[in-house]
Amino acid sequence: NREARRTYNSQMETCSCLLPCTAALLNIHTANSALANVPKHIEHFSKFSPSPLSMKQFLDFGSTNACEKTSFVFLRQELPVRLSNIMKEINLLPDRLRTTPSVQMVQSWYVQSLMELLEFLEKSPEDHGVLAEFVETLVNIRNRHNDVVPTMAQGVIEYKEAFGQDPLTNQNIQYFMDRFYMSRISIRMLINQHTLVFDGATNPLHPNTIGSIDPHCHVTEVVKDAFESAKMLCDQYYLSSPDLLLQELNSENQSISIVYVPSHLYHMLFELFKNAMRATIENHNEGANLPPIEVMVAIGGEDLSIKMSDRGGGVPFRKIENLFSYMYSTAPTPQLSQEHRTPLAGFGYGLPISRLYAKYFQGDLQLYSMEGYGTDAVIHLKALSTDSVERLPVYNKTALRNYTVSQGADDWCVPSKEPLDLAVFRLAK
Ligand code: W6P
Repeated sequence: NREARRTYNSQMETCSCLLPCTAALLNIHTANSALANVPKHIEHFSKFSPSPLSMKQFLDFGSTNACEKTSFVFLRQELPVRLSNIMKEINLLPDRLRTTPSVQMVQSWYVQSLMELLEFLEKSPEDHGVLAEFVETLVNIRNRHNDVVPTMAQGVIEYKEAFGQDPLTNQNIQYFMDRFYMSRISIRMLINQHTLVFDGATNPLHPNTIGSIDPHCHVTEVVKDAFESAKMLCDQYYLSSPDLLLQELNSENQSISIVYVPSHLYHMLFELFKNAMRATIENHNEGANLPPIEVMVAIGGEDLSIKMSDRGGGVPFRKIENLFSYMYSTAPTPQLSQEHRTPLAGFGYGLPISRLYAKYFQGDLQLYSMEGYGTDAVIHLKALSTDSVERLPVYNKTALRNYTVSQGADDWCVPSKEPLDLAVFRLAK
């Protein structure tokens, strides 16, 4: 942590590793020599811990006395640190997954983006041309990584087709993907803030946002927006949709607002609404008296919670964990005919990634289902911006151990399909 703090103030200081900071000392001449040096750079930057930012720090970067130079000097160090930390973990994936064409492709994007960022370590923050070029590079990097999620999903499909699926592999993939996507969310957040705050324009639709952050994010407004979008899809495919019953609960009679990223909240709510609507429709005769989806928003001293309840028949408890599984919820692109295709959830990584968005600023997303009745989905967020701090994976000995341990023998009995025949224990008379 001390290392991380140090980089924040003066990024030219050396880290604790024994390698010289090659990026600062070497003049990179050709693309090839740059490529050859990438492993050294990854070694170097992965020895720093990422520096989690608080909402307040994000807002300060966007305040009136915001300094593009400060943000530039921070990001040219912090982005390589976050990229390198997760690149170390990509390298720890089982060979059978790491060497799939999809994962190789994703890895090459990370290498390319890291190289482009390292160029800026030798450039002057005082030069306006450099700052403009940096913004351009960030936009490029963001676009390069747009398709990471479907590409990684393809890698998991390729793995499953070749080797099948089992609980241990599922567990390992879950561990990696949660960390990998959380890292990606955080890197895109940093890039979005810098490019939005320093492009000099205010967003005409949302003039009061700072980059992607709304200091007064009115939660129920986002709930209504997400509901309307999901309703459009639902109406389009099922020709009907359940209503929304929305309740806001707080001690002061004011609209509940928090400092938050509305697009993240929208993403989670849209995903939950699609699931709730599909369950409601499929559990009732189409169009006939659909029970509404009820949403409650509550705020207290610590938490802002959003509960979404459907009466869609629920999910057996045993299967709830699978809804968040990257391995079990990855299906090949559906080959269903047009009239059977459902756009409302079921394929892809909607739920696990929504949970990561909630966790990113120290919240969570949980499902409580009662099979035979319906499901409650609850999003917990921090009510106070001082508690909203990035939750970031770090590559260290513990992470390394989590990739190398094999699951020990299970220490619970396996229930037998054929119950014990107690007759053999009967005492002879
Ligand atoms: C269900 C399954 C589900 C997942 C997420 C949110 C709501 C629901 N309802 O039946």
